[in-house]
Amino acid sequence: MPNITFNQSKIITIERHILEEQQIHPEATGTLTNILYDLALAGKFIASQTTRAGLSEILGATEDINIQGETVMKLDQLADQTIFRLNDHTGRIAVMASEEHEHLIPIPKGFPIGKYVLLFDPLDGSSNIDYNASIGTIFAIYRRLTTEGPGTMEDCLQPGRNLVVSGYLIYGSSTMLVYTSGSGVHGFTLDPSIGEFLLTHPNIQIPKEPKYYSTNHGNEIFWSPGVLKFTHWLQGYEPDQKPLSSRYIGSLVGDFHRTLLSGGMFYYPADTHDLHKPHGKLRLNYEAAPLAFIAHHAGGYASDGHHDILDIKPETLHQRTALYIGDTRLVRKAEEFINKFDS
Ligand code: AFP
Repeated sequence: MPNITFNQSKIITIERHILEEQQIHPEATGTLTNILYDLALAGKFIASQTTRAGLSEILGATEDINIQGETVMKLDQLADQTIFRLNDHTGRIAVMASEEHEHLIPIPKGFPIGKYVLLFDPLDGSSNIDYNASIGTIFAIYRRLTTEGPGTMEDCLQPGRNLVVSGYLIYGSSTMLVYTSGSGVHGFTLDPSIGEFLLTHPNIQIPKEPKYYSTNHGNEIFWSPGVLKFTHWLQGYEPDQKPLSSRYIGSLVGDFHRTLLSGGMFYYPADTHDLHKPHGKLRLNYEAAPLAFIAHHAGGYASDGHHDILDIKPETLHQRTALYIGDTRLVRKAEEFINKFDS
């Protein structure tokens, strides 16, 4: 008979992990825990569809243009609908907002109104779908500020500092869910054979030694002198910094996930020439703030070049921002260059 040895490490499903985290908070009612369950379930569903994208008729652009002026892929709509329909009737959410919708998404009439607000980017990096590169879902959960009736715009326009939970799902060579509720950043990998997310990356901290920097060099012509000089600094043109290698997918979740696990930083600066992107391309509410919350709890930092992303109070639902995120020392250095050369 073969000698079978078992690895002594515990197998922890996402359900068990979330429940254990809930027990740390005696005041918890379980509502948040259930929202996380539903998001994990949405992730499984979206993952199952994305892996079939190359096979099925759902691949390809629809005729719709979303409010960001981008062509909407069918998978985006599917992901958007999945998250909405898993959360619209549960009595846990007061209002939702999605990167795919111009306006707030109210809870349909007849369903109970809850105390949390859910903002999400259902399928970020969707221009990569055709090329089989990593894409992802980003979510942000706040407590509502108003006390009764349907959730409002005020409930949605909160600074990232108020986040209760944020996380993302990455659909890559494996599917992962990474989230924080303020006590550590934890990563779970989907075992497709049993359909469970298992804890594979407990207490993620951004490695102290930065490995890569990540940015779209194709936009350099539109960058300010401070951003250009900072980029040269990262490339080792000054004696206090050894050159870093560069990696860029063009899918924020993929680029951020690599940064979180390998160390380094991602940045998408403000665009000085394109009047449509004076504040950068990325969305504060759906992309920058939730990832900034994760970076913060993993020992990192996120900035718009001047301020901590978590302190920015959004004025509109689809507000854009410049984003520098990852290793604290590198992001602070970016701020230093921008303040010195661009003011
Ligand atoms: P898509 O969802 O249109 O692919 O946009 C992805 C994204 O918002 C973000 O995920 C990337 O970091 C960024 O845009 C890439 O932008 P560039 O193509 O301009 O580098």
